[in-house]
Amino acid sequence: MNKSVLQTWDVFCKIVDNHGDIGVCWRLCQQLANEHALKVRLFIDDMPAAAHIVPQLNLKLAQQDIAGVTVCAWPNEAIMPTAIVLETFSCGLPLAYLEKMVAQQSHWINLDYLSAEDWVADFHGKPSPQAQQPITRHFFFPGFETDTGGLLRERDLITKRIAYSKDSQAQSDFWQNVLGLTDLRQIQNSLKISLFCYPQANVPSLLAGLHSLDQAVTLFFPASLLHSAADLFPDFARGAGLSLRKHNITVQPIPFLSQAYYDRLLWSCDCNFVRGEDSWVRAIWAGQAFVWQPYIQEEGTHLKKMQAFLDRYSKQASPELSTLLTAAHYAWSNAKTHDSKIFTELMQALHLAKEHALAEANRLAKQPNLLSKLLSFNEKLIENKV
Ligand code: TRH
Repeated sequence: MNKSVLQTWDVFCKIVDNHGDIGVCWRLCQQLANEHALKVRLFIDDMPAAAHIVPQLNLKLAQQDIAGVTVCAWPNEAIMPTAIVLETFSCGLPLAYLEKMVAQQSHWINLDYLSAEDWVADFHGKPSPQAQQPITRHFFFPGFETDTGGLLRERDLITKRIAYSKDSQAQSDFWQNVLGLTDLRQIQNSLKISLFCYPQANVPSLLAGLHSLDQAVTLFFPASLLHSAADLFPDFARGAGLSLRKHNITVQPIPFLSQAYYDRLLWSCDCNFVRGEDSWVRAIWAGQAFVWQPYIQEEGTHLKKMQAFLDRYSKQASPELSTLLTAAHYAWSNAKTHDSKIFTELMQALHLAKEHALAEANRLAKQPNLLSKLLSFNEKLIENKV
């Protein structure tokens, strides 16, 4: 295949629910286009849902160029595939399209979900010959170790985060101009927590744990499709503006932010509650303390995923911190427990959790990022070396 043919990629994204599928695809496509100067077509099955993450989308257009990426509605007519096709999260490919891939021998990679489980390294990069068609699909698994596909990270992400942490003007701009908050003193003097979770999260225990602190707390609650502030904080009184208050806690509802501004929120808070896949990875890169709520799966599979992550993440932590982080994660994911003490203890040990988070972010950032691994995997595929 000539080189120019290899400069174009088709990426397929089906939005199952929530924002994670499109969140990952949008990040990845922008990186392909802007960091590697590749031509990228991103096919999306649900444009209105995608617009939460890509607000520039014009829902009336079937194809449009945004941020260097050609965004297209899921194809229902014959289109010619590119030489490299990236299916994401086993979303499937349109049959007519697949038949053309077979005819022109396109390379087919499926980007899977992130997991810290041991089996990932065994499955990463493996071929899956198709029974119905003479074509091979290859599995690409993100992960935390060097023998996996790595983690999504833009080239300049860590540099940007460090610059932001030293730039008090940029921080004030974020609070005032992006979030529209005027009382900077109140924010600066309080423990700042961001909250992005599923409805099953143990919010009552967290709130009880925070009430026991001898400190003002501001909880930033980004609007999501899943629940409203009134559901989560039923016995809070109205405070200034849109805020809600109870004892030492102020809940500050904030709009759903752009991905770039959401990063700033994670960088700015002392502790981030995150979920699913993409916000989890962004919390890792933020280098701040965090608690992750995995996407809920049948038969407690998500808890196995959580344990696998905690085992890896806590390897370099002291036994005390490791126990604390593990207990806080389990308490957060299980609303049936009434363990508020663990959240009080976590907040009291935040300096240690942050120190550890930063060390882990630095350690992981030394590994090649997911996209550079994907590109070298693809090169090997083309040279028949996989
Ligand atoms: O929305 P999610 O729950 O997505 C989930 C998971 O990815 C899960 O693994 C998958 O199976 C399921 O979708 C279908 O959580 P996640 O992965 O963190 O995605 C949220 C995205 O939204 C992420 O890209 C960050 C972004 N975001 C913003 O851009 N602004 C915001 O204000 C917030 C809160 C999130």
